[in-house]
Amino acid sequence: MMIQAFIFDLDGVVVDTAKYHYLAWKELAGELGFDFPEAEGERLKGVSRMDSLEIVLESGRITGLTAEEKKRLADRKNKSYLTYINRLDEREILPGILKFLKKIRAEGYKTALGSASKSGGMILQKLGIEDLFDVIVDGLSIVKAKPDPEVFLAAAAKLGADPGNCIVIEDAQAGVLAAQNGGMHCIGIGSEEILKGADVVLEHTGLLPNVNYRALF
Ligand code: B16
Ligand code: MG
Repeated sequence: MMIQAFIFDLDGVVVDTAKYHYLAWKELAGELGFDFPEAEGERLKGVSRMDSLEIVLESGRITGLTAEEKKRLADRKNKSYLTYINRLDEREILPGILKFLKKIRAEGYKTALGSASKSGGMILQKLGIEDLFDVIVDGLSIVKAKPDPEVFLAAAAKLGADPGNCIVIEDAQAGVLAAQNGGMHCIGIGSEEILKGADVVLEHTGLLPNVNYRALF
């Protein structure tokens, strides 16, 4: 394959926003009168806001809410999430990411963000790295959540790259599946067990700059 572009997931790849998503959902669960255990937080990764709410409600055995009530709860969670996000700065960029972005751009590859988060673009701004991405596709511009490949296909189209020549970097099962469904290659970040289907799995982002991806793909 001829690599044209790298498409980055946000949460868990560029920055660990999962901890703030989890805290905000836990707060909401507390307000609703139940505990949302940390182990369940894994299920929220890469999943859209409304799908995350369903997971949280299921965990608290809460049923029978109207669409309007659910929307209100999701808004409440997001408000609290944004108070955490407001304090983000470049110190929270995950290890190796800046170096890797600069390296692949210097080598002439295109870069894109492909995130489910509606705050994706804003978070890159907060981290001061939006200039390192040629294209930003986040939850504001897509309809279908991962594992649907829409977010990654939109990024490839905006870059003018062939999906088969794109490498997606993902930490969530839903995201690896989305890359596969889009006919793209995938580097998984995290555990091999969870990220079955990725072409290669790295334990953490700090290993990215040392990968010989041209030999791999
Ligand atoms: P928001 P990613 C995902 O980000 C998160 O992993 C997931 O936990 C979250 O629910 C989703 O974004 C939507 O976020 O509520 O900000 O729109 O991994 O796709 O970058
Ligand atoms: Mg992620």
